[in-house]
Amino acid sequence: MINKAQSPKSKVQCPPICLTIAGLDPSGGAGIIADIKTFTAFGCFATAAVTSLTFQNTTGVFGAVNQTAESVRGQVLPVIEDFQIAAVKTGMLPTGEVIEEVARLIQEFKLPAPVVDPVVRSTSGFDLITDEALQSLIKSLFPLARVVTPNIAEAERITNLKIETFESMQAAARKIYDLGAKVVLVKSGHLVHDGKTRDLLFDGESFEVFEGQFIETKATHGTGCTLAAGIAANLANGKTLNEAVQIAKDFVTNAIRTAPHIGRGHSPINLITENGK
Ligand code: PXL
Repeated sequence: MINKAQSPKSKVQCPPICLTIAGLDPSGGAGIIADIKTFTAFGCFATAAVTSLTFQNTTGVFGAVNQTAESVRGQVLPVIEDFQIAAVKTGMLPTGEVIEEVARLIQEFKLPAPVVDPVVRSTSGFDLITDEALQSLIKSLFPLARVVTPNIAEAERITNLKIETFESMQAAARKIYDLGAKVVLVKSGHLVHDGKTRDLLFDGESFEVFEGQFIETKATHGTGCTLAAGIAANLANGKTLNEAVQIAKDFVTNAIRTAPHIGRGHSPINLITENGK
């Protein structure tokens, strides 16, 4: 959606405005910093509300201070009262109270259906959300989502299924749909087929497969956040969901391929790009 002349004095066409509601990774690879870079790469204006201050670098997550429902609402309200938001992305929503507040805000202000990245655990094994929060996420936020984008580990925790094959990815997608998500994108990650990743989109009727080149690397920090933010930005730019998924996936693959390899652990990917290229 294009924001027509939000500022009457400005002759510049306003870019679509995207909002991320997610955690802060101060090392810049994941969370809102990755989202802001991704929105910007696709020509959108980035806004962000922080749900948790995490303490981390490329080697791991060492702790987190979570925000409250009140402080998340306090951040989001002035932004949505002033700007017309074209797309919303959610990432780390650490507690039930934060999730319920985000669901309330979306319904109360009729925000665009969010791209929900069901962040559960960091690559290094740090639990980013409580078990109770996961149940809130499923019950309160999945039904409001435009699309829910779990990776295999997240899909396993949501469904209690073991996912080792493409067929079990399909079963998990069906189960997440049955749990209330209207559309599910299960990302294949390391579950590779003929050297290709195969992400699976399910809308309750048919499966769509999105292929990408698998790149064997440790530089994967922030891939989930970037994919979800890329989908949101492309929806904001007027693409269909299928187009948005393919464009965002190609963007992530390219960002992995050209990763800067910084830090001693899982390097962030390359988000220094122009116009999503
Ligand atoms: O990639 C998952 C993720 C999302 N958001 C934040 C994170 C992480 C993983 O560490 O820290 C803030």
